[in-house]
Amino acid sequence: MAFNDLREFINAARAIGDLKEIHGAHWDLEIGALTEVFVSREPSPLLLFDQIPGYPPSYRVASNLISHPRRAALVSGMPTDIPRTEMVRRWKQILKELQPIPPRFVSTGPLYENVRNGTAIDMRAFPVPKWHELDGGRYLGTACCVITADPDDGWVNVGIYRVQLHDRDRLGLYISPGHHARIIREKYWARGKSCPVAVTFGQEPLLWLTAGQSVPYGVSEFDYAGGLRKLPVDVVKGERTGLPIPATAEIAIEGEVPPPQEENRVEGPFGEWPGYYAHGAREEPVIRVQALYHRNDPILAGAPPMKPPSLTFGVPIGAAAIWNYLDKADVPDVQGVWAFVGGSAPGGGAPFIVVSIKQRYHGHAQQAALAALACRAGNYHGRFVVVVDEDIDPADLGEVIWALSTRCDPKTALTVIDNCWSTPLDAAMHPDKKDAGDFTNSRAIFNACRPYAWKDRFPPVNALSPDMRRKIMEKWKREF
Ligand SMILES: Cc1cc2nc3c(=O)[nH]c(=O)nc-3n(C[C@H](O)[C@H](O)[C@H](O)COP(=O)(O)O)c2cc1C
Ligand SMILES: [Mn+2]
Repeated sequence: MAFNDLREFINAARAIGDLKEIHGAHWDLEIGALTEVFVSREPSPLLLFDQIPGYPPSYRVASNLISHPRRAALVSGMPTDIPRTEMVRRWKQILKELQPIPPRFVSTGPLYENVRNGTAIDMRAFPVPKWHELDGGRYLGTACCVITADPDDGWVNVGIYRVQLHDRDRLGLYISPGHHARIIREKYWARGKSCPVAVTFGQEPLLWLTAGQSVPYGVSEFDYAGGLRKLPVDVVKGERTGLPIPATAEIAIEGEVPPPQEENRVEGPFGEWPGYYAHGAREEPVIRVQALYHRNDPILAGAPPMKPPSLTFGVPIGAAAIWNYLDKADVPDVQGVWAFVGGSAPGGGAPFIVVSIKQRYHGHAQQAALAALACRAGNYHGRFVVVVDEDIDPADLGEVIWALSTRCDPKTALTVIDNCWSTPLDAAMHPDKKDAGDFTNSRAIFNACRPYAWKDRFPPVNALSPDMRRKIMEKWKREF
């Protein structure tokens, strides 16, 4: 399961015929548009852009890294034709058994092939795409890892937070309220200090995957990624910040995020994962870049958010995390979990969660829904939780809609909960509420299970029984 860097992963995709190289596409909307067109067109390969006009040949951009289930399986070390629900089941087990392994400090690495300090720093040296038409600028960090350390006890957080290219040595950083690096940077600011930060823009994909997940506060995503890899992540100690930086990253910076009263810039608008420009353009903190490192012929990794149902992130690790939480909350007999919109990985938000259970007692379905809503992986930017019986595949939207349409009486099976954790990215939040700094929303639970109290009197399903199907298929096999 362990790739040592982004290049190894790209080569693995090439080896299974899952790579497309495109020469000559422009950074200004062409790379972004091709990324969007290819993501929803089978076979939907990983894209590697080269010979980008205005930049040195072999300064490349890679996109659609783990958007397709095949590459989601590849990065997970699973067979590339594995069914979606089985992938969730296996990820659940992987997360459950995970033993964190701290990163290993090494003295140097390919990241240091090019080192720039002071006036030699120029972030415009890379072919940074303007991804979508209405974007307010070019985004260097979409598939990035933002590394910060808690000033109280030093634990290191790694998160995916978007990074805009402002200038030669200035970057914009947008972190949603409640995310860990936002809490960390506020601790520095409260002491009148800037927050030290390191960011990689292209790295080993499992660390990136982990950076997008709801790992608990106080637990380092480096240790978590090490556990997934079953090998430590090799890091160098940043000279400016002392932060660990993956030694095989393609491009990385060190710098600081000053308190907003000292420096701020308008950030955005940027096309966001729920499919809108809901955050708009607002004053946000900046990163002052103090050191730049990159490999020879660097590959900038890109994962621009795209309008659902297109995915940038196809690994259902978030659904697996919710399932594990349901186990911890002692919700018995969960048969499957899926999350639509924003990826099957709700590290980035979980607006539509489906839980399938074998009902055992009164209120079991409601317990499952409340627990799915309560955990961190299922709480951020949530909206709907649907609970279905065990005969419904939670990842099959047609079946979920059928269950909702036939087993759910809205007046008795719908519960609304208010004041939950949302984000400025929530498109349905009134602009005045956003301006007032109230980023909460409501949730709806749909119990789409057969009503437990009279489930034995619920009409039988009009479909072939498995037994009958088997017999008829056997007898009439010459017709299939
Ligand atoms: C591709 C991708 C892009 C993301 N971009 C952002 C972002 O710009 N800002 C943000 O706050 N969260 C973003 N997220 C979500 C966070 O990375 C995710 O919630 C993660 O768990 C946060 O880490 P933390 O819990 O350490 O704060 C993104 C997630 C993914 C998968
Ligand atoms: Mn974290």
